[in-house]
Amino acid sequence: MEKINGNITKNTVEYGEFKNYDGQIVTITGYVHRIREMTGFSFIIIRTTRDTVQCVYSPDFSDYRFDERITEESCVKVTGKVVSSKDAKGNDRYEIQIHDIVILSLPAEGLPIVINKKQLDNIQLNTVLDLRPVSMRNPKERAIFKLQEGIARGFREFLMSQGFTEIRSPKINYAGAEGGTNVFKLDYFGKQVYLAQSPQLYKQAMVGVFERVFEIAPVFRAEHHDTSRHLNEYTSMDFEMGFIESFEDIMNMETGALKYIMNLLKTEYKNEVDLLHADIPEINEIPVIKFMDAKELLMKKFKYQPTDMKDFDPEEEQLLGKYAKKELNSDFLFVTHYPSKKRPFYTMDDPNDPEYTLSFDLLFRGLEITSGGQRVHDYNEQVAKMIKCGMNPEEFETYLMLHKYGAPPHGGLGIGLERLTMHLLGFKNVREATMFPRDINRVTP
Ligand code: AMO
Repeated sequence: MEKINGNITKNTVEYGEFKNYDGQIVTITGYVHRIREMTGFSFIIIRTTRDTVQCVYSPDFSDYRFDERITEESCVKVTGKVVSSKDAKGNDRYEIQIHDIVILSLPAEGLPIVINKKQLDNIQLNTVLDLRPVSMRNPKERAIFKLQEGIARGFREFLMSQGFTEIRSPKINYAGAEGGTNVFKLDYFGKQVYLAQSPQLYKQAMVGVFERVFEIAPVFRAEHHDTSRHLNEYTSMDFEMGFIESFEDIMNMETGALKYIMNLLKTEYKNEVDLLHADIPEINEIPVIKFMDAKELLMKKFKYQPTDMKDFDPEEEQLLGKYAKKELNSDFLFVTHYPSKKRPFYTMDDPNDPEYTLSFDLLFRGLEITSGGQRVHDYNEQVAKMIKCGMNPEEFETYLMLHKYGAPPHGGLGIGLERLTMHLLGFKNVREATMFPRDINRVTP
């Protein structure tokens, strides 16, 4: 009987490995990204997992003769000799002199858009999004999401190094966690349930079990407005930690995670950083300002007349971002002590001034990318706060088990992955940093 043993053998060469094969015959697989005919020879650019590889076809190199059925986007297996070349882009400046091309498959039709230029030129974002399965074949588009992988990976690796346990909470929930009206209702066998607005209720429950937990998962917000920074489904990078001394422990953990992530991007995602001209921030320390001090600064320094003294509007966030960059030399700014009225029921009020909370947002280049803070851990206090917020504690019986049966002082945060990616890459619209965005006008592809 045939048996599978899990020993993975590789007969092809991958991204970054060409330097080990100088002068040798190798095989690569990939898409024909571009064919450029020159006099007496042709460049056949092959798109592989993470890079494009310049291959050169010439009758001088072998007996192989180019098969004219091969078009762009054909899947092929190319065998040839690795030679160093100053002109070869990417793949460590090596090219392949073609000895053979095996056709693995041929496309049924030509592509609806040109994807083999440096970037997708003059194509409307909506078209790019409609055609995501092919528009992302463009190396620059693809790099956005490879880089995004690096952010999530950095978050995961850093937290694991700090003793956090990765959890998976349900996305079909018995109650909305964040309050407000932006919750998707769902008919669940005749019962009304909700799509998870965040893993809040579950990550707190798991503090009572693992002490430190994190989750990277989709969350759903029924935002009714069409803005450049709101999605109806986004990826939330959450963590929650117990036995904290103050909510500064959470901000410290986030700062550590961000430092780790940026360093990972600069090293292991250099290809993508270069391709996208990503402006990776240097993080040393992140300045902290209290909410009311920030409001005062906006009014005094920027002569801005706020319309809402309980929250910031996008323009205020932008002004604070400018201030942080110019005067504090930081791409990031923590704003703390948000008004109690604007924070959810689980947020701990500041014992010194209960109108405000032990909470924070993190602004990155003038955009909120994180909310977090310390939570109420005392049972009676939490029940009282829920009632004050107009909630029925009986509906949150399982959530309150944490508090009822003993909870340590704890807190956590949620980072919007797409928003962080968006500002890292200087995009104007969060959809550019979302693989398959869901917004008020879009549920496809
Ligand atoms: P909050 O609701 O502020 O907090 O969300 C946390 C972060 O998620 C991102 N975000 C969004 N990104 C894209 N589209 C949206 N519609 C959207 N809404 C929010 C932002 C925001 O800072 N449970 C708390 C977190 C916590 O306290 O642990 C929460 O979800 O980057």
